[in-house]
Amino acid sequence: MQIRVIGVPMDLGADRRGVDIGVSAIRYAGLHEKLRALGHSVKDIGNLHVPLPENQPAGDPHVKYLEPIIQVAEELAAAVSEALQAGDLPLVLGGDHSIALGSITGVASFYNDIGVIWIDAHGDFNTPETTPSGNIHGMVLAALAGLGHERLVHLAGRVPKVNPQNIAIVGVRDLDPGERELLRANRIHVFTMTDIDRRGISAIMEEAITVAGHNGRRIHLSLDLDALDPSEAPGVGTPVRGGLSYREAHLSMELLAACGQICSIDVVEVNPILDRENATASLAVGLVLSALGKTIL
Ligand code: 4U7
Ligand code: MN
Ligand code: MN
Ligand code: MN
Repeated sequence: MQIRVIGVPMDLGADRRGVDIGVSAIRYAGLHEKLRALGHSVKDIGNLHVPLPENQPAGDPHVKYLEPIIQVAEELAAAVSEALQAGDLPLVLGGDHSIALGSITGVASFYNDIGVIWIDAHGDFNTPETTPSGNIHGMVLAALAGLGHERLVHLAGRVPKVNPQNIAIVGVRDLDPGERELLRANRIHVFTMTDIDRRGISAIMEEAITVAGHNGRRIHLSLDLDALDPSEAPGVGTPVRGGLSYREAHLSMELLAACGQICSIDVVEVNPILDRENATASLAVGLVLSALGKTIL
């Protein structure tokens, strides 16, 4: 397979600084050579330009940095759909999770009907009305499902980008009160850590793949490294105890690879300032390899 790497050093969607350099940390952890060793060809288009918060007003405190985030999302959507048109698999490196707005908009402009598997400690399903922080990385999945700020929801192309019934969120253990209500009211398939503890990650991922991928539709994987337990992934801005183990995360990726329906991937929220010797970036690379076909035997 030809993998097209797209870097998005986005730091406007979250409060903790440092996720912008996650893009470099993931490259330095050996992404390209390891993908090539696995038999893929890799083309890296470099990083998109992302404005600095130092030079931008935050604007509306309920949706901070809305305009620059939209501007980057439009550029990223174009880069992702171009990759798909060329027959490549876009691998989008973040940056904070607000970049998924652009990547999934790009995928949705190429495929009519897509599924999304969102692996995260959080739901990212706030709106400007429910957000406790005003940070767009906590609102992006709701916007893609058609809920929230009009400018986010109506970004280039159809509304919603993803049918809410085709979304599976996996690994959740931290929801805000209004966000929880929205997830329930919209009947989003949320697989919490409790579900994983009770039923095992293998059964949960199989169900998530059915939710996102039934009728053979293509699946976009959005991987927030804070889904993993902070003991494995210390380098994230919003760590939450009680996350996925190393093997649960790898098995999730192995099952996604085996389903054969993954069309595009984001890897987000790696924060090297908070990391220990690039452990979280290295983990991210290992997980991408498993998602792209690496097996033990
Ligand atoms: B991430 C939060 F309040 N829910 O909205 C918010 F707890 O992309 C966190 O999953 C969002 O890392 C985390 O700000 C967004 C908060
Ligand atoms: Mn997230
Ligand atoms: Mn998260
Ligand atoms: Mn985070």
